[in-house]
Amino acid sequence: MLSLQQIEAYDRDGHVLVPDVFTPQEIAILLANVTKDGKATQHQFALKDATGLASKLSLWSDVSDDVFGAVTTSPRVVNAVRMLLREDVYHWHSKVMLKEPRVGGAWEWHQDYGYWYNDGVLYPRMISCMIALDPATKANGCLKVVPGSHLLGRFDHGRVGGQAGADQERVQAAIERLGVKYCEAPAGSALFFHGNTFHSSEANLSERPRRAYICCYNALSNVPYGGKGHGKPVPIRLAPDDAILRFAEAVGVK
Ligand SMILES: O=C(O)CCC(=O)C(=O)O
Repeated sequence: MLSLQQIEAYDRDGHVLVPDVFTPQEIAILLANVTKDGKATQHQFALKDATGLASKLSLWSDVSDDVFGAVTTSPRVVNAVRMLLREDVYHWHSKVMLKEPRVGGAWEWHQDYGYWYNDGVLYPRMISCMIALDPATKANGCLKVVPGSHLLGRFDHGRVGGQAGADQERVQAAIERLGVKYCEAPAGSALFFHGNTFHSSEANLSERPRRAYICCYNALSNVPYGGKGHGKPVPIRLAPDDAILRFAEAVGVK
């Protein structure tokens, strides 16, 4: 459950960081699944930033019967997203983000709805939940946001490096007015952010990886037209609260 203050912060700032959503044991189970051969490694690809450094990610829009599906359908995440959107949601897609030590690339400034718009979605009634698998710090490329930018509307997006990036002149103007916040996040925390919140992250030149699992949701009232988009527009069947722990033994986590 989110507090009223957390909901108000999200409404005002377009993001809210909630600590301790997942326990160290649950994060260890997730990390073991990120590194072992399986869904996360098989779906992996890399996207280059403007300087040519690459960030890796694995993305899927199904809800699988594994630890990733357990997080995507966790009541701790889905009920928070429902509270923030004030309506029911469906799963859009989920992704494992990997910034490797020393070489992990940046993510350029963008709004997720900047390109989800092209999937036929009419409203930016979409939320991402970024779960920190490692402590995310300024040094290893934590997410940065422009607070309040979810109220600016959607900016035009083009290509920046190998990524979708927003009109840079307008982004700079927004930053001058609203500033930038580094969302340093302890492992196990969840950062919820609005589909129109400007966000980016810097390269990871540190010695530590920066891994995260991001689950994205769309409002059930906002199904894209023309049969486009990601995920199946059906209500989410919530996982039991201990669903992640059921995968502990398989990866040798005590
Ligand atoms: O992992 C990151 O630092 C950026 C993620 C991001 O921008 C996104 O998923 O839209």
